[in-house]
Amino acid sequence: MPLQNPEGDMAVKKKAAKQKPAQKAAAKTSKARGKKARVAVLMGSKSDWPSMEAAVEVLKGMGVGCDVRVISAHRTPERHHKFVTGAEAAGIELFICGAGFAAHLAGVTAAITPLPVLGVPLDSSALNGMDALLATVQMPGGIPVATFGIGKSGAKNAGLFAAAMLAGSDPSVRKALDAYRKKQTASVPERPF
Ligand code: RP5
Repeated sequence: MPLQNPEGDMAVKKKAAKQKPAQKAAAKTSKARGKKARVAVLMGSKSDWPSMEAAVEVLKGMGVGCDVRVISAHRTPERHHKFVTGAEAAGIELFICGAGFAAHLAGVTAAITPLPVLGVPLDSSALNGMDALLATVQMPGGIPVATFGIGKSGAKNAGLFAAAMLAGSDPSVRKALDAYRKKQTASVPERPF
């Protein structure tokens, strides 16, 4: 039986074949929106969102569902305890915690969950994040927090690191991570002018 619109179908097929891996990965983003959250992204204040958004953007772009919350270890301790203790049963596999000043959000989270905790020190204080960096990275032996760079680039890398952790058991995340790297490499010009 002849195709109803052979030219149209051919055009669609050609377009799909031309799609680069990064585009295919991006196309999956919309599918990820309704996905069950595997990563909890916590931040101490709503004012942390402009930095922490970078982690969520990376993960959503790779089809990883995130549960994003404003939870402060010192301002909302009960909200913190309730969420963190219930997270694993809700399907969360790891935490990304961003906070500024005397940043204990990541450390206190790591203290009450066996799940991996990635900490992002934020530059919201007069010390430009050095306080948060030391507070997050200098965990006493026994309760680890994997600590990233200060601010937005740290949040972005925490998102990428989380994706790399999930990629080991999830081929679709691995594929998206590979596509992300390829796209990034292709975007670097050979000369600066
Ligand atoms: C920290 O205090 C938060 O993580 C934030 O970085 C900082 C300031 O919070 P706001 O005073 O802007 O709410 O706990």
